[in-house]
Amino acid sequence: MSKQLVLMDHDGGVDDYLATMLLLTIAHVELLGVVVTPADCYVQPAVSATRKILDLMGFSHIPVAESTVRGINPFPYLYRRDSFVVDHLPILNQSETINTPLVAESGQDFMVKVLREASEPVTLMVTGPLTTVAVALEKAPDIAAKMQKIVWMGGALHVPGNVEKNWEPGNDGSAEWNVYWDAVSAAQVWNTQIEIIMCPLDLTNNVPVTSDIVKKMGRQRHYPISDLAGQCYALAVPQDYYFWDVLATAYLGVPEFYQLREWETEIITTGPSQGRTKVVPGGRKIYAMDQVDKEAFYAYILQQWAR
Ligand SMILES: [Ca+2]
Repeated sequence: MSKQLVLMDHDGGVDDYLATMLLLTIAHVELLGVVVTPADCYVQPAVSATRKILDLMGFSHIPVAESTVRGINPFPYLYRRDSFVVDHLPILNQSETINTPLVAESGQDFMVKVLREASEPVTLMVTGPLTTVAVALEKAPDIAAKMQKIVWMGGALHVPGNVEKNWEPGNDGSAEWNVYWDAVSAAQVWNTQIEIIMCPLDLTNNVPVTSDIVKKMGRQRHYPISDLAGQCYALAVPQDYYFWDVLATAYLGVPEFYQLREWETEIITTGPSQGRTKVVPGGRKIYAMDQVDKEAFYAYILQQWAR
């Protein structure tokens, strides 16, 4: 059986590195490259940390590309600065050199190139805003035919968003951050025919990063991956943290743990609901991950990272 071709597009949050670490453990996936979108991070440490993780996991042949797209509403700096922390973790700095290549072209151009050159349609695994995808599609509409589907962490359908009203005045609290960063680009992707499977807050709200699971990563005594995962999550434990990007990415490994549900939706791009993914009859059809076997998911990530 040939492997499932995947291109990852992440945006440099703690969760994004963990999602990348999970994706690399999925045996039936062939990862064609990693694009870093400059959203929930400062992009230089985010690109650097990504390349070091690929080195550490023995995938230093996989190219990394820095997207140069821009959003509308920047992520809070308190979230973004985690990229510096991860890039400085001792376990990622045992060598002075990085072997994983950083390609010369921008992330959006790299996305076009990888899709055009792929032998068959590619799954896009997107754990940040959809801006790089939208810009790549605008530059090269032909690549839509090479996207098998987009699996995306984003949106909030029937639950509140996670853009805090206090920090972002003028919004009504309905937006999820990956949409809110650039709702216009999300709406552009919504205007295509590409299959979208999203992992909304409706589902991730049910799958918290608990103290117990983080400690289990340590008790596995597997070095370096389980140890690195536990260190990353230890950073996040004091906050309300969920398996956002990791829950979305695990879908590629174990889709049988999930139930999907189809909704008709639209992306609100202006006004107080800017960044909302709204369910509306007659709207754009998408699939949302609706249910997950939570205990099986927890056991799966522990097993995958036990190396
Ligand atoms: Ca992310």
